Amino acid sequence: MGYVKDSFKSKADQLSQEIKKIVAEHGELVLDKVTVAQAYQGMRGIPGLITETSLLDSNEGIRFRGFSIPELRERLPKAEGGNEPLPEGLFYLMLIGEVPSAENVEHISATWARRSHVPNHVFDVIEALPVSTHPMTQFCAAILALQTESKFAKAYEEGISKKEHWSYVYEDTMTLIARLPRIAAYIYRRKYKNGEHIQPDGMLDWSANFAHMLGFDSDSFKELMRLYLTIHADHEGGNVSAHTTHLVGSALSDPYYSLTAGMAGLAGPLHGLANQEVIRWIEELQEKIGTQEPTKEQIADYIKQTLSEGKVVPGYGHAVLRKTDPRFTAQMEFAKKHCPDDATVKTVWNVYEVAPAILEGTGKIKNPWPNVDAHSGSLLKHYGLVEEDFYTVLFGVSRSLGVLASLCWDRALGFPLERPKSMTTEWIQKYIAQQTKLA
Ligand code: HAX
Repeated sequence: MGYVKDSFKSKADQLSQEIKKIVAEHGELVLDKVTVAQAYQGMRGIPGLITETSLLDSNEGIRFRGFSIPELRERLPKAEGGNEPLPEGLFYLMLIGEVPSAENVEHISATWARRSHVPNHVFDVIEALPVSTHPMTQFCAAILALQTESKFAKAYEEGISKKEHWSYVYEDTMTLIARLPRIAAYIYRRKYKNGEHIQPDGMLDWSANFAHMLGFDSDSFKELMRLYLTIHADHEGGNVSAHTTHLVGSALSDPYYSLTAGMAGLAGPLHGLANQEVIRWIEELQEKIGTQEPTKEQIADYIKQTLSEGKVVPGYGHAVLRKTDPRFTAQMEFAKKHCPDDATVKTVWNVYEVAPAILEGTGKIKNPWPNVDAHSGSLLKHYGLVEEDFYTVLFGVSRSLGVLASLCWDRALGFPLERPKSMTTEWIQKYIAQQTKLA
């Protein structure tokens, strides 16, 4: 076993003992009540999942193993000459629960570089789809095609003890993460660059190599990728991509099946696809007004028009957050340093100045503040990555880090099949009648 795998196993054994004790001694402790409204309205706020990798506070934003995004930007190891954290380090932190050293990060980087070869049949599956196919569909199909490589599925078929599940899920996780940048870059070059593919450079870190294969070799784009792939990685366990990966994995579907399902969820416009929608919405505004930098009054009118048409303002609102998303702020800081005069970036900042008051004024939107997706497209566009329907694939490559680290924990802790109770409206009506009679 590699030393990262060894460390993970010893941490997992320790936590497993603690969980056994918690369940034995406090298993009957009630965490919260569930209301009829929560059952009908997307289970908001019901505490019913355990995810070790990160925790979301509605006012403060995400913390990865206790560390906020500004803290991670400071404490995680960086590439030589770089200022942004390496996502390899975040993966180590989520998996092991400790801030990694530069050597730990180099070890993960080298492991992923070594495992990054994508078998040809995966490219054949991508090539079988029309070039016009949405990049997220191509991405999901490719991950599913890669399932032929699953060590977990093979071992399960041969018959392994439940105690060994985590080990094969860990191996699949490392191989799958290693291969995603190559798959994503292949889809990008196929769809937008006439199929002129760029071979990987095994000397580069995971993000820089991804940037290189996409065709963007500037140091500052590589820095953007390191930041981007770090901040999109995890957002606790209840969001659609994380929850779906966890749910499908609970049936002991292997990591390839589980991640494909999670990525299909990320492809929804209320979730990861919002990054594509944001830039489209801004470009439509720029086109309509005939300028790259509409005034705040023009932006306000456009927001009101979007609302009056019964559409959402993409990039604003959140199911849990109630303040500006620190992932938005991190991108804003990056933009202030690298591209403060970019017209679309400035428009994003102007939207930020006027949108919250208008959204709050509707009286129904619980969070009028921007989320992660409000900023990302303008940065990518600045560097020339203008094909917005590819943006969710970038998100997906990053999200794999969090959801797959969590999947390793799920199996190492022996979490069971997830199966919450559902009810019919008739059952609810009878229950209400019964309770009313009792009162
Ligand atoms: N624009 C217009 N209306 C909005 C809105 C927005 N940005 N955000 C919420 N609302 C509306 C909801 O549609 C809902 O309307 P109805 O009562 O008519 O159905 C009402 O306000 C209350 O919603 P809420 O409780 O504040 O928000 P939800 O938890 O239901 O939804 C969403 C959270 C993120 C889905 C929502 O804010 C939204 O649709 N935002 C725009 C899309 C977006 O940016 N999604 C990305 C979110 C972050 C993420 O997952 N990234 O991947």
